[in-house]
Amino acid sequence: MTKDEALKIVKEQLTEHRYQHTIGVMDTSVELAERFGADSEKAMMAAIFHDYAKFRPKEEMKTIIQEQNLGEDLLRYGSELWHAPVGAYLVEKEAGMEDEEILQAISSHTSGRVGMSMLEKIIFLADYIEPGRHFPGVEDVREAAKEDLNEAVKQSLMNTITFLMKRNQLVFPETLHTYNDIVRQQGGKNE
Ligand code: DGI
Ligand code: FE
Ligand code: FE
Repeated sequence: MTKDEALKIVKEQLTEHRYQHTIGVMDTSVELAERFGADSEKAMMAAIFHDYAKFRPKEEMKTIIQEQNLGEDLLRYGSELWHAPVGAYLVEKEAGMEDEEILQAISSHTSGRVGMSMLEKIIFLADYIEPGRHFPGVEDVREAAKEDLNEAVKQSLMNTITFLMKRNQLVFPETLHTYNDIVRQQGGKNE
């Protein structure tokens, strides 16, 4: 599949705003892949498809999570989390994407995952820092991303977790586990 074919498929699934976000994630992912020595072709494809399922009806996503055993636990947390694993399933089924590394990066782009590959970290981070994002603290994460992939991923997880906590929202356990996993990889305290 070429870049243009992938973009055409995704454009039909998204609003113009979300499509522009996708272009931002794509450019940022390729930049990060070049910086940290990952496969930039895979980074490009994973970024293009990462929000493929963003606008699917909740009921459809719920059914897919149940029928495909994508983790019943997900249904007890915010529905914002669902489009990532459902996206990986639909990108394989509807767009014919078979590359497991790309599908995995789509699947973990919202919550992260314990044992993330470099590609997964790149997509997760690019989604957070692409130029269209204006979260509080994003500039510090952009700075960290210039040198240290783990540090930047950790900071974006920290920001998301505290953002959810301040709004009295549930934090998906895998997101916390991912944070702990990165701190361990950094040789953190209390081990
Ligand atoms: O799809 P995007 O908007 O580009 O970004 P995303 O896939 O990172 O989704 C962001 C949304 O996901 C945002 O509303 C916060 C939510 N989210 C991220 N991590 C968690 C979470 N929601 C819950 N409940 N728990 C999490 O750990
Ligand atoms: Fe997303
Ligand atoms: Fe996104």
